[in-house]
Amino acid sequence: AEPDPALAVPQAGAPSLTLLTRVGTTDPASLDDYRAHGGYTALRRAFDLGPAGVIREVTDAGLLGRGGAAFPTGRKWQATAAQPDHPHYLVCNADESEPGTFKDRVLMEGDPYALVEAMTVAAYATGAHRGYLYLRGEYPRALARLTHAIERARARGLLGDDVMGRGYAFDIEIRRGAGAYVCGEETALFNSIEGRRGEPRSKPPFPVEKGLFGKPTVANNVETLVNVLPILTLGARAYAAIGTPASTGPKLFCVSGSVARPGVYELPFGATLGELLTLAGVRDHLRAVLLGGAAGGFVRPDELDLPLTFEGTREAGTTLGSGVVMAFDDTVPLPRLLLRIAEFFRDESCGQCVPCRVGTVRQEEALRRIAERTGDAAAGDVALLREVGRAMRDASICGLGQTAWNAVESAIDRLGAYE
Ligand code: L3W
Ligand code: SF4
Repeated sequence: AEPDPALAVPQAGAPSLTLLTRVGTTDPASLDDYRAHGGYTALRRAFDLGPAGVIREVTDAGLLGRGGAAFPTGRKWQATAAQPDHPHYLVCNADESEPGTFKDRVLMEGDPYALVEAMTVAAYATGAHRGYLYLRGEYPRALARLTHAIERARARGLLGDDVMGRGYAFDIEIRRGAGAYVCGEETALFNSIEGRRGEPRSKPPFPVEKGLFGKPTVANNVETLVNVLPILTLGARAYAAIGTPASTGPKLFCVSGSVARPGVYELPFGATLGELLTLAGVRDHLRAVLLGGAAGGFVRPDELDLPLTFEGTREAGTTLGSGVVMAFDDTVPLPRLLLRIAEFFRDESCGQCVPCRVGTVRQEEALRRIAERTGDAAAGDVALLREVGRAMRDASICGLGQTAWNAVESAIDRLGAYE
């Protein structure tokens, strides 16, 4: 296959790949090429194990959600499978919109059949016969490749009324987002699919009980689903040996900013931030690293021995989020950067609840005053930011409002911004 230059993933010096093996090496249009490189062995094993056996493997593997919240996937699947209400739905959240996140795009463009196969496994395990792939609207190449992959899989009996001749029916419909960050929040995403305004619902009830069309629904991120394939082909035990006991398996990291080789890197959980940045060619005069994107937090250059695990970042008072690593050298004006983040949240707030609707505006105003005063905070600005930030975190309905102050808070407390 012609390697796609847009998918050239810098991996110099990286250990062997699990999630990205086919990306850039196989033809994303060819089902035959996919099968020649291990495709559809996981689904075959899934049919042999049966739904409960698949859920057991995913649970034993310790797979945690890769969209940012790290919820145990096996628990989510088990909870949905057990619901007496039918139909069950599977939703793949491919509305990748966190600033600095582009790993799901690389997977979907470079290995589209993997997502189709993984969705089929997830649906089979949880008793769903219909899957929705909610794709970020700004991903036209992923749309074309996934559409083609779904059509080819259907033509070969890998989707449809009798998948692989095993008597199980499943099909996938792609729905495109229209540019709203909040539609990546799972319940806003359901509303969007249902033709309503993309506004989050209050949780509980969780989607496993009442999700899409009010029915039991599994919603998983693209990378989470793709991890199910190596869990089934390697076996739960071998998969769980990758990474650390609490953060098992491989992880994709999206490295951007002040580095020589930005891109998607696959590393086992437990590698340090410094190791990752060395692979990406970090430049001199590093000032800060933003982990987890706009919803995440900054760490200092003296914290590069931070282990990239869910537990390690949590213990250090920060977050891994969906795997964003943005490096900033000392040429980047921090007050301007924080203002840009605040503008993003003010733009993207759906306006449904007061703390977020008003708080994101007040936060932006304060940060603009500071930035326009050439970066100095006046007495009262930081106190106001803290007060507004606390209200957003404690009282917002969804993750957008709850995390809108994370980056600013960490810049003040960890980086000493405005001191
Ligand atoms: C059953 C329970 N299910 C929770 C499910 C819930 C959801 C998942 C996580 O995302 C993160 C934030 C940022 N029974 C359950 C249950 N669940 N309790 O578990 O739930 P939750 O509420 O912890 O988080 P969330 O709202 O799904 C918040 C990240 O998302 N974020 C942005 C991410 C952007 C991307 C991207 O662009 N690709 O991922 C912004 O906040 O890291 O931690 O499925 O239903 N008792
Ligand atoms: Fe909408 Fe913000 Fe409230 Fe979420 S927190 S529901 S984005 S207003």
